[in-house]
Amino acid sequence: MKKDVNQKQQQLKAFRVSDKDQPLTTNQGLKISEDEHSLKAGERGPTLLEDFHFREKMTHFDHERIPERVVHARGSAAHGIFETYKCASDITKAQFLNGQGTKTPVFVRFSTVAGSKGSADTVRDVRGFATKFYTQEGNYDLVGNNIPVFFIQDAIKFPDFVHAVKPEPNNEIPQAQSAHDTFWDFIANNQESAHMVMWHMSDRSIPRSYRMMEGFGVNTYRLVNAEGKAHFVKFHWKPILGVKSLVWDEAQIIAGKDPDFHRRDLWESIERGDFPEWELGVQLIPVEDEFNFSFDILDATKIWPEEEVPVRILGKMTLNKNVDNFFAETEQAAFHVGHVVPGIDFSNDPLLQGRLFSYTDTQLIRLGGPNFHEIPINKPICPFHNNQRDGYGRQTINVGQVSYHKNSLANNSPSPVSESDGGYKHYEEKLEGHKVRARSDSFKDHFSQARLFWLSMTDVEKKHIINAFSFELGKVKNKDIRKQVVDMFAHVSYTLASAIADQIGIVPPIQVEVPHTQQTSPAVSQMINAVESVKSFKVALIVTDNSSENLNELMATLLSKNIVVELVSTKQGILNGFEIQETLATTSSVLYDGVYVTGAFQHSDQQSKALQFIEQAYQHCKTIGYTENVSFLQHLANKNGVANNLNSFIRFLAKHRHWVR
Ligand code: HDD
Repeated sequence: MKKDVNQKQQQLKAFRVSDKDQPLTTNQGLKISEDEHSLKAGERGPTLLEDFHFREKMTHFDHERIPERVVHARGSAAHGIFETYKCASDITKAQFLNGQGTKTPVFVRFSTVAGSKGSADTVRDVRGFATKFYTQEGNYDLVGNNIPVFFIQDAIKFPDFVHAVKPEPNNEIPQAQSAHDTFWDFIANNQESAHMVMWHMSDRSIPRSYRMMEGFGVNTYRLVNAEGKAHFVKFHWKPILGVKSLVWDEAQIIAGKDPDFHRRDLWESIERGDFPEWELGVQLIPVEDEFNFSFDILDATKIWPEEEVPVRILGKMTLNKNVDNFFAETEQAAFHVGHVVPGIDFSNDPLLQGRLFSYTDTQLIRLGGPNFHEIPINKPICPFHNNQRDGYGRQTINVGQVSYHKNSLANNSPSPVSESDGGYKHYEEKLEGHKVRARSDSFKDHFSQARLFWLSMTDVEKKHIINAFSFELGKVKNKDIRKQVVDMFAHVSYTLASAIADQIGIVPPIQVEVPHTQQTSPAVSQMINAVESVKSFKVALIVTDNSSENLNELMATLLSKNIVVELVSTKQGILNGFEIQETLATTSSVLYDGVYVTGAFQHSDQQSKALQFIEQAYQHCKTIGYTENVSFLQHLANKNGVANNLNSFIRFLAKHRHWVR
């Protein structure tokens, strides 16, 4: 096989079927002569049991749905490739991370956590970031989120946490939101969540695009090299476009205007060849340094500050192909933290340990049995052989008489292989201890890193966090819960807690002793680390019947910067020789990163609609540009992020938001 052939795509080819120009048949291949009328006893008579065509069609339809994922139900995925920059054999023997330029096919699914399959994309929520690497040594799944820590420390609390955040069980309200009593009741009573809640209340929870968010493995894993030397590791995905977010008012409006906003953004960027990219990085701690930190490195509510433990970049992932069929690929994809390859191992992180059970278990109900690994999207590209047999939907036809180990009838095959021949060997960690239901004291500091996060934020980020808390707690009906949460966050920052209290009508918290730390980690601030670039930002180019600029030139300039342009006017059709894609009614300013106006309107009602559109963009701190003679925008002249020519517009657009307005 040629080196550059994507082996997963080759494999999937065998399963793809096009129905185009084919005769209609039953599932048995029988050609159908008629598909609009059931078989009846007389034209006005009852349908006959004999109608096998009707029965087959209806039965299949009746069974079309499978259970949605219990969490992360709403998601979207794409295929791609991961390529190493340099050989990482010094830290791991995983072959897909060894060698320079080693390419591995991947499938990545992004998701929200709380909402149902049909919920909106732009809700305030954590985003899932799950990657399946189809390696030559078996599938490796890195099942992460866009936030580096988690709500709980021990997996046994996961069902409780999920019950609290999901819609309340009596009335199934609210959908895809944490702004309700049970979520915040859980938080107040499970204070290990403090650090995660700080991230959740930050702009990280309302990403501008899946392409513009980081990914984190969250849990602590272990990398082992060929000599058996081990490091604890945390995985990171760093987006080439930088981390960017929506603003909350905008996110809520988008949920109505385009609930598929993130899904569409991912799909369209891949279709136009603007492939999303991330670099994979690792933070490494030699096993012998396990206890040399002020936090427990097995605690999933803690980051390893990047200033203390730098991220080493290993390679780049590019998503370059959309799925052919959402159900077959995205919906049936089954990720599992236990899908590892030699060179990648686990730690005793109690959250990870529980995850190791849950993922396969959930696929059994969701995908209907133990053969989900045979579904094309889940199938490894390397051969797999064992003595597992049968079960619902079994595809493989295992030949031969033997399905047990050990045997002599088949020469004792399939047989285990040694570590040196690629056999997976668990890291031999020495363990001893009492069998206890307990948590280590080293897991009991819940506030230091929550405070570190707060102290690392810029003033604008702090303001957004206060606003998010105030919104969420403002939706909580029970005043005692509001108070408990305010008191809880006084342990993080008195300024934060009292600002929230003031907004939600709660008496200010009692000043408590906060962790002494003044430590910050600038790496956690998305504003400090902002990447200024206009690449793949979307601009609404408002065209009027007397647009004064040369639209050809204007479009060419914007497109040359990889800006996505949509022409918007008062009606569709051809205007000034251009096809108008959207009207001020069919689209909305919230769907763009910037607005550029090319002329004035003849009618005042048209002008006022345009003004509404532009002023909404202005309120959301977006870049506005206009041709100099557009008099109805003169009141915005010289305002921050408002440009009266194209060059300044592009320059301002690179900043994404203009917070001081
Ligand atoms: Fe989980 C799905 C990420 C903790 C149990 N999880 C799921 C998905 C992502 C994560 C991205 C969606 C995968 C997909 O696209 O199909 N989960 C995380 C992260 C966690 C985490 C980063 C914290 C470090 N999860 C976690 C715990 C448990 C689970 C503690 C249970 C013990 N997660 C599941 C699950 C899901 C799942 C029930 C639902 C659907 C699925 O697995 O396939 O098994």
